Amino acid sequence: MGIADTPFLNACYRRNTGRLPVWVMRQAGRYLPEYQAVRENVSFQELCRSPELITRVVTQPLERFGFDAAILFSDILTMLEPMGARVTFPEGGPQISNPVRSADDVKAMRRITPETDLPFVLDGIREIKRHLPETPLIGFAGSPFTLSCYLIEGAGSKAFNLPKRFLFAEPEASEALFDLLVDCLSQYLRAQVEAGANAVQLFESWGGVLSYSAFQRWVVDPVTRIFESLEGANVPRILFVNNAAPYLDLVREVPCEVVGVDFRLPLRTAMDALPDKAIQGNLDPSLLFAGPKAVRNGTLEMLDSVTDLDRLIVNLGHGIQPETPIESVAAFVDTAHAYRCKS
Ligand code: 1CP
Repeated sequence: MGIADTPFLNACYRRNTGRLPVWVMRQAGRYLPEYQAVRENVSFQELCRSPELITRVVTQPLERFGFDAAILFSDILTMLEPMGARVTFPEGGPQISNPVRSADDVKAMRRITPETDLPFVLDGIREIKRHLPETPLIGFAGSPFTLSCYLIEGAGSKAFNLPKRFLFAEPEASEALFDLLVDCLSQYLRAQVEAGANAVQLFESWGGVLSYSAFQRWVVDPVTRIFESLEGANVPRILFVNNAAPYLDLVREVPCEVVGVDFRLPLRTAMDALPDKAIQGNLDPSLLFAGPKAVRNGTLEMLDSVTDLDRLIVNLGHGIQPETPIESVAAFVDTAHAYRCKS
């Protein structure tokens, strides 16, 4: 079976007749004891800079659960460092010590050259592909809006009031910032594909704080420019939107093959609203805390709710949480695989 004929890539192109592909967002990470063992000896940033360790933690969840796709191990904020952001990853979540608060701060930011600025990411991809030539590998980045949230706020937040104020009060500086992010993200994702990524995903983690019209301007328009730049790259483009419900008709116009949706939305609603896209999602990650039986029932209920299985990529509706029971993850994967297992 060539890589193009895997359940994951077939599902991306809405033509999967084989078993249902499954992977989970944040599948390499703190819920796995073998990941924690690696992290005992190195910081998160050291880990992200070592192609050999990247490959090890990417492989861990595949070996344990038999996921149908691998995802690069890095962070959405990694690309911001060579642009000039000083990023740290303390326990409570990432911090940026020099946040963007003015037009001058935007002007001070640099355009990146991926091969020289982020060689460890691209070497990591090449190393993963050497070890896992048969497994589809997903490259990724943060969307311009989600990255701007961290750049302007300087940390995570619930409402992201500072970034929203900046967009409304400083439209010209904001346009300049987004133009730069679109340019860097287009280069970065293109370089990931050239290094061997078989699909790319943009994480729109925080776009759900925006009004409908702001979502068009600060999410759909810039993401469209990035994805258009990848036309001809011959890989499926995935857009994950957290809190997607209000914006489904806007998302339908984005030039991508796959839309990942959060757990709030009935999967059926996403399938109906986005008939031309493959759909990725969307079990509530918190359900995994209720144990394997609850996971099995929840997964069956989700799968029974839709008919278009040829364009479904089974996933959680947001990243898996630290402390998630391992047996629940296995139950999730096994239930989806057994649901339609013809090969
Ligand atoms: O202590 C540790 O080991 C660091 C924890 C950690 C990990 C494992 C962070 C800090 N990032 C990551 C890896 C990571 N981040 C991956 C690769 C792992 C995988 O998928 O297998 C990916 C795809 C991300 C993407 C990411 N980082 C997103 C988008 C996904 C989402 O959940 O919406 C976001 C928002 C971030 C920021 C970030 N980095 C780290 C944390 C804890 C966070 C979230 C903090 C916050 O809520 O603001």
